[in-house]
Amino acid sequence: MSNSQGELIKTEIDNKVKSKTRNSIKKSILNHLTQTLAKDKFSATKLDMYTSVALTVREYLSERWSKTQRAYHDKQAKRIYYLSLEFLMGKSLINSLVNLGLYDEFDDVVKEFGTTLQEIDATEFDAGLGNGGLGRLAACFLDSMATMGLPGYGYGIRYEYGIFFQKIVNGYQIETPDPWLRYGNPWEIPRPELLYPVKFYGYIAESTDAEGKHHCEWKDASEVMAMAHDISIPGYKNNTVNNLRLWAAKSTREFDLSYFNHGNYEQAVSDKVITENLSKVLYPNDNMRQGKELRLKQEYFFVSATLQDIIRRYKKYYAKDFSLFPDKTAIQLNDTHPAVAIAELMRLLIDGEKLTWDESWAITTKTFAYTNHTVLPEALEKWSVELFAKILPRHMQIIYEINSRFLNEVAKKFPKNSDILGRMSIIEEGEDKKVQMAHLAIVGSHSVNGVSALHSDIIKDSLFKDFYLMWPSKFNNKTNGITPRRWLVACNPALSNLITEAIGDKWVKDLYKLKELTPFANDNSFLEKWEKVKLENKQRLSEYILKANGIKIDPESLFDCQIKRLHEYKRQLLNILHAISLYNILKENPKAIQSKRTIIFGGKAAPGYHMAKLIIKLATSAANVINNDKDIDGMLKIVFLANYGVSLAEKIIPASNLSEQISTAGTEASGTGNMKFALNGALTIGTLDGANIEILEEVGEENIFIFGLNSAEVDQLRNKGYNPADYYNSIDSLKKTIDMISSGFFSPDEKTLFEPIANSLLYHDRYLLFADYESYIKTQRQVEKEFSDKKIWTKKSIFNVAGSGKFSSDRTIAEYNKNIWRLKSVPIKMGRK
Ligand code: MIF
Repeated sequence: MSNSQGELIKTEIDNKVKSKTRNSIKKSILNHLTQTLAKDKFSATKLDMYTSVALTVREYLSERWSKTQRAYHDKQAKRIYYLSLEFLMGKSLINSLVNLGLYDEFDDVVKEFGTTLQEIDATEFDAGLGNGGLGRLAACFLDSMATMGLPGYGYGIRYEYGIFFQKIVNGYQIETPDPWLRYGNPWEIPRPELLYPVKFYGYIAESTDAEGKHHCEWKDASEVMAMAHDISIPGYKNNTVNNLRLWAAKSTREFDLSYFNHGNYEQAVSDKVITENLSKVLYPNDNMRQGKELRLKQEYFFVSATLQDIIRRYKKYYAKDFSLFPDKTAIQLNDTHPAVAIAELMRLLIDGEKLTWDESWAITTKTFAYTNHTVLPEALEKWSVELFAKILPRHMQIIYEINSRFLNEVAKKFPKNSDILGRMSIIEEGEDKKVQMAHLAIVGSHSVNGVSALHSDIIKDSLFKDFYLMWPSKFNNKTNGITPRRWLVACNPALSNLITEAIGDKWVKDLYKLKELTPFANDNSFLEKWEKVKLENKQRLSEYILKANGIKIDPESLFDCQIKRLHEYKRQLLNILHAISLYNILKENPKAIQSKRTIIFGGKAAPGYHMAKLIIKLATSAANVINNDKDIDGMLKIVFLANYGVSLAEKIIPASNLSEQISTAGTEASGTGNMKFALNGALTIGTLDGANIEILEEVGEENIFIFGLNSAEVDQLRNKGYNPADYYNSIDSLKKTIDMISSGFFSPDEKTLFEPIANSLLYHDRYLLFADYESYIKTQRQVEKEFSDKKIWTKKSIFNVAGSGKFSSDRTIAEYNKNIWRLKSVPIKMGRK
């Protein structure tokens, strides 16, 4: 048989399989419409269509899920448990189809029903169970673990309300609840039989038995049940389907019965509601601790249920022999939010399994690894000892014991240094003593990592310097990454197809392959296709903006995007200062710049963060004035898009030309939005902060716009004594801009509205906006100049994509696995049952 005959036969078989698949997809969707939902094609709504399609996808997932779990079981594989209070999953339908390799088949079938996948997708709610980068990173990691065939499990909370919906009313942010479960969630499987009790409050009764052994019993505690809900995590075209287990709070059965016995039905019902409030809502703060009792209870609730579940799974194989526990179990702590797990595992091993302290401690420290995500002091978790001891009395005892043994070690290692004990203690002394969760996490883990090269250096050189000197080999870097499946294949199909036409499709699983795009930057017809894809994405976003904000923008203009949580350190304000100063330039001469510009903002502010909310109001107010000023001839438009989240990011990023990554050097641990933009062909304007530095290394300095002070210069300036007023007094355009803000130019009805912003800059400027202002403005003029030469810009866009290989979360996860978890990947074969 000749080669081409072979090919023909293969194609024919492929087509038969595909048509069989299409038939069974169609049958199943119909079945769900008519049987599960009791509808027909006349009465079916969009939501019914979505639900039926999702339930059909779920059948494919479930089959693979069972196979995967069975394979892990049969191999007694080592597992990695990723504990996170946040998983920012976004929507599941399109992503599942892409990963299952069934997108085209479903697309065809759905059209036969008179709709499209895009239309159905619009019905899905985002699973917004996170705030920002930290939660989205967890979601990308799950995708990579599954794609790499690693036995990875996510564990978190099934919040009934995720991150709030943001509306912009009269220029202000208004928060409304996110009822993402209102129409049910076809992606989750509730497991009412999987229930664990979790205790709070009460006291510890200590006793010594006849053999002289010491025992602790947690008495009079109130109990909440944790009920599991499972969500499938499909790998990319490899049949692996991993599990994300989210816990919901339920009141106990005894509780339910007690109202019969005591007759106080109303009280019992209201107590039940209070108990179940535990998993009601996600705290909407990013990079900011709040110190609320309910939050500490959430942290312990999910940690305790998770560890009970992990131990149950381990004991199925090894019964009471815990010696293999660290060989079979790796636990990664996503920030300190789940750090109480260290004390909880000690408690379960000592009080529950009757192991000795030393045995338990050896197991604990070999099992846990901790990722730090921030150096901002206001984000580092500290719990008052009083509150901690009230809620978790046994854990407080255990932490004191861990601390006392640890400080003995410190004293031995640094005998002549008495200050160091105070600095390193897990307990911060003072009037209101605090448990410093990062210290607990470091002491109880065998690995501590930062999330970019710079951030990991800062951890070693300053934030955790003493700990680094004590245990240098514990500390390591794992530069963040993003999944190319969601952040290119699914969100930018046109660019994804163009890349595949040029270099084949291996890049989806091996992102370094994108380097092969480099020579195509010299191919004019390729450049044209690249430009066309970007322009069409921009047209689509322009239509969205017109619908959402009523603002008409020019798709040919430079799309300049800053989309991320609102935080002073991220310096959205610096971007606004630039917009205003550009407006002033254009007011004098609309022809003064070389490229028309559209500045796009998106981002939520924590509901209690007043300055961040005022910055949103300033952005929308400046937009109002500037967008409606005929003098500037439409050369500048500003758009603030409401309710930024995963789904909106998927619309904006493929359409952007310029990615704003302008945090004060040394403040943004990594950033991951920066990577998503580069992967979709936007050029970065940024500081030497977080992963920007590594993007610069990968794409080359000609293909990125770097400005401002580096982190060493920031430190120097701060140490020397920084005076923002000096800059205000010496830079005319800055002075004019600040004066316009403070004098009410953008708030004519409320002249003093933005005074607090101007004053905080003039008198404090904690994030050194004034120091970086000139350099930023100058660099923006350079951006316009380069954007005006389409061909050069497009080449640079290609070089950015070609240089994005390092930023796949597959690479990140491979590093975690090689250095920290050490799991074997488990291939999943489908075949016969
Ligand atoms: C960091 O601020 C961000 O720089 C990092 C943080 O990229 C991300 C993931 O590592 O984690 N509370 C936080 S920490 N929110 C984030 O986005």
